[in-house]
Amino acid sequence: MRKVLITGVTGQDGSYLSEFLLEKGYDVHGIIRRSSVDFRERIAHLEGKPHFHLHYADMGDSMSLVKVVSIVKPDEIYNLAAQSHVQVSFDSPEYTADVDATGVLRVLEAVRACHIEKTCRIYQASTSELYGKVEEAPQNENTPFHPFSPYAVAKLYGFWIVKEYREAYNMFCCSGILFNHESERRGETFVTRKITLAVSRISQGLQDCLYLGNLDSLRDWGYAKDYVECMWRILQNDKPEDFVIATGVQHSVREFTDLAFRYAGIELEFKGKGIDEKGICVKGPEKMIGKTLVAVSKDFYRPTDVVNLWGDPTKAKAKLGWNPSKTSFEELVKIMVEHDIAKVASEGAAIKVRTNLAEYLEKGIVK
Ligand code: NAP
Ligand code: G4F
Repeated sequence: MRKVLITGVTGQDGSYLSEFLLEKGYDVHGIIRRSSVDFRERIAHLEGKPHFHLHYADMGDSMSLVKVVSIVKPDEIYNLAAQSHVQVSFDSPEYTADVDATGVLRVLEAVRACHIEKTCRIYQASTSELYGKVEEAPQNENTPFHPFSPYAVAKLYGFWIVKEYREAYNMFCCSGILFNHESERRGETFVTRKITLAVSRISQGLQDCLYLGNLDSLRDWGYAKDYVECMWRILQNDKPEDFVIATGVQHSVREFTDLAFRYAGIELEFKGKGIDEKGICVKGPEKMIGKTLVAVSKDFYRPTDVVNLWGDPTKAKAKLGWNPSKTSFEELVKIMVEHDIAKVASEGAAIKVRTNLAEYLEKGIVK
């Protein structure tokens, strides 16, 4: 039975990848870190399965990583753990660098320290944020990098150290340069999930208005479930190579918002520009007509923002046989809205009382 180690197993991608690899017959080991609350919602359904195991370690603690790697002796490692929020990286740049840059080095060195560098294949969760202030569109494997946030700069180190270890030590280690991928398990402060949750709350009378930052920002959004399959395909390739993983289709934050509201039976008209832009209800429940349901807040603007991500998945299609069109943008938005409408209907009021997260998001206290 092939053994796999996943860092970031509790995250959006880690949870889908675990399901995918268990289905493929792997013995799956994941790294979790100590928290004052046991909040492992995304993998709760996997805990207790005979081939799913969890180990305590931290990306900031080399000894803990060496220990887990020496116990598991994995055939494949998927390094997904990261401080993955771009805006938060402006608030905690040093921590982001430690986890997202030096953390990658720690994983590579743990593999060497355990003398499994000739047999263990390593996947590094790289990102389209490396293209940053983009120099061409769409972006492919040859597009120059121009990172535009502390997160992207840290991830750039991760990309290059993986390449260096591949060349210096002949290790099978690769980066997947993944464009934004979303799902009903996406963290609640990323823009797509923030929108689908707000749409669900607004349509059920639990929130008045959704405050967003740059509505013009363009992203190539795919479905996370489709993307984890590609991570696996990258490690099954004959030789270690880096790949762009994207849908090849681009939409703005405004378009995502507009469509999400439509799936909840509400039509918006956007009026005004920049900070003064508003999304006004023109069709939907009687009491909402004419109300501002979307507004712009400068609290959600970033010191530097990446505004034109659009990936070219030609290489992944040709060499990995991956299908980038499995889930369309429209299907993705629908999946997320339907999920969140049901979630809010069953627990929305309780969540509001318990955490006030909706209010925090609305007022910009949580970004
Ligand atoms: P996510 O939901 O934010 O998950 C991040 C994971 O990393 C969580 O399991 C988190 O654990 C773990 N983690 C954070 N700091 C850690 C530390 N110090 N030690 C151990 N574990 C730590 O992210 P995601 O969306 O699944 O993304 C997975 C990876 O792909 C990340 O590296 C991200 O940067 C990269 N990426 C994501 C996208 C995307 O669109 N989703 C695109 C390109 C690249 P806790 O649960 O304990 O916080
Ligand atoms: O959803 P976002 O926070 O994702 P972002 O910054 O693109 O980063 C995500 O994708 C990367 C891949 O390209 C990953 F590497 C990274 O780990 C993460 O998963 O923001 C998307 C866009 C940005 O331009 C942002 O300025 O949406 C814009 N935006 C507008 N209003 C907002 C908001 N973003 C957030 N989070 N919240 C807003 O209110």
